[in-house]
Amino acid sequence: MRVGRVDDADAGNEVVGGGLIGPVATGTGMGNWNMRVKILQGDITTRSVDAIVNAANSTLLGGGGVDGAIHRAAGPRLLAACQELRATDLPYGLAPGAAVSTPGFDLAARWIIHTVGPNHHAGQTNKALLVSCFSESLRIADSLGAASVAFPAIGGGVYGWTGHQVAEAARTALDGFMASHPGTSVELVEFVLFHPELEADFNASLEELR
Ligand code: AR6
Repeated sequence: MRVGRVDDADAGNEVVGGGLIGPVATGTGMGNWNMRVKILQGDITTRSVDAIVNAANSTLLGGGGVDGAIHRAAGPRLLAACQELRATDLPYGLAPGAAVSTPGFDLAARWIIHTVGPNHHAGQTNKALLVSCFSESLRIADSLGAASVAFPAIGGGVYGWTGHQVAEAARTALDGFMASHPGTSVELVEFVLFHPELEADFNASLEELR
């Protein structure tokens, strides 16, 4: 696994702590050793990756934060697709920790993987559900054959988890995913952080994988 921090995402320069790091032989002997992890600052809706992950709510019918930004950027066909999911497979909505995919519509990304973080503010404090958001999204990315997937800081906004908690959940999920999906199609995982202060948390947690 390679962990990088990218100041200019499209320049492809990976910088950690002021230094450039190349491929790093890491892991426990299991998992996809070629998977790269990047930590970026910016707007996830602009990422040219195969799949972006949406921090949705259980209704799947849109909201604020990154969910609202994704719906605006993907266009009205996204809401129609979500309404179709609600009318068919998900009549009761999507449970916290679960994930489901739709096309990306007007986005550069081919797919959107929607997941629902536990609402810490509302008393949903089970960290395993937050880990599950990342794990299930990775599992769906793999089942779609996606090579690249971008995550926001799921649960780190309106739902009230700290940056450290979100980053640790992401790390736990990545660890488990690499061990359980050694031949995965997923080669690149990006964490696209809207707020620069989250970068330190993600750098610290993901560095531990090296
Ligand atoms: N790109 C990347 N990250 C973003 C963007 C963006 N365009 N916009 C916001 N963020 P939140 P949650 C960051 O609240 O905590 C919605 O209303 C944001 O700064 O979007 O899981 C849903 O419908 C924060 O760091 O998601 C739900 O009701 C992170 O994304 C509820 O919010 C997550 O913040 C879900 O709350």
